Amino acid sequence: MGSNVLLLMGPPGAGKGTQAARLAEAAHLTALSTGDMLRGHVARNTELGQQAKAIMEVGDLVPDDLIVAMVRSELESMNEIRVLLDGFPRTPGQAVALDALLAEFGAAMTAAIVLEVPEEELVRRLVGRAEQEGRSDDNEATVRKRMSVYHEATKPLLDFYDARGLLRRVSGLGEVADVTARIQEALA
Ligand code: B4P
Repeated sequence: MGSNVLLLMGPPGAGKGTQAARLAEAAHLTALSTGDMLRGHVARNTELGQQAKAIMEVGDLVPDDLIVAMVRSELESMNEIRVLLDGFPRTPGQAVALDALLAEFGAAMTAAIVLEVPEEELVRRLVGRAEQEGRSDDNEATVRKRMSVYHEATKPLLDFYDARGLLRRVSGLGEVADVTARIQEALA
């Protein structure tokens, strides 16, 4: 099938996790969510989990070197690099490291999708999820911090991928299935 690397970007609550599962299944890719991987480390109380827990609870970003090492070990275990990266890269340093990893593993990026959703809707979704799932970083203060971190650290990456002709902007509003269809259209 050949390598295929898709990035799924967007602010907290944009629907990255929701869409990653659907897109990965349809395109036969492995979805790698750095957020899910970190929550797994926290749940298993690993050394990385112990370092990440307090950082995630205040809505900050876990240091690049830890994240890159975690992603590297996943890529190393694959025979062929066919991945949907959900929530990675999130900083310019991570983007540079990803380029180096892909060069090392002989893989190329296909596209970077960004899900766009107005801030009031993001807050509404995350507060709703807090009520249902009780994720410790979905309280209002942390959500606000995660939004400001997104604007400062992650949003500049959109220009970086746009300049390479890789960025696809997709509205994340509406029914989940409609958002999936819009993403697939943007990739076709
Ligand atoms: P993530 O797990 O990536 O959390 P997130 O940005 O909030 O996205 P998430 O995937 O959970 O939300 P989604 O939009 O799917 O990161 C958590 C933390 O981990 C970060 O704050 C950071 O500390 C750390 N971290 C992760 N990656 C890192 C990295 N690379 N570098 C450093 N630190 C890192 O869904 C939100 C809600 O919306 C859900 O309840 C969903 O059901 C709902 N929803 C989805 N689509 C919808 C739709 N179309 N309509 C209505 N609701 C919808």
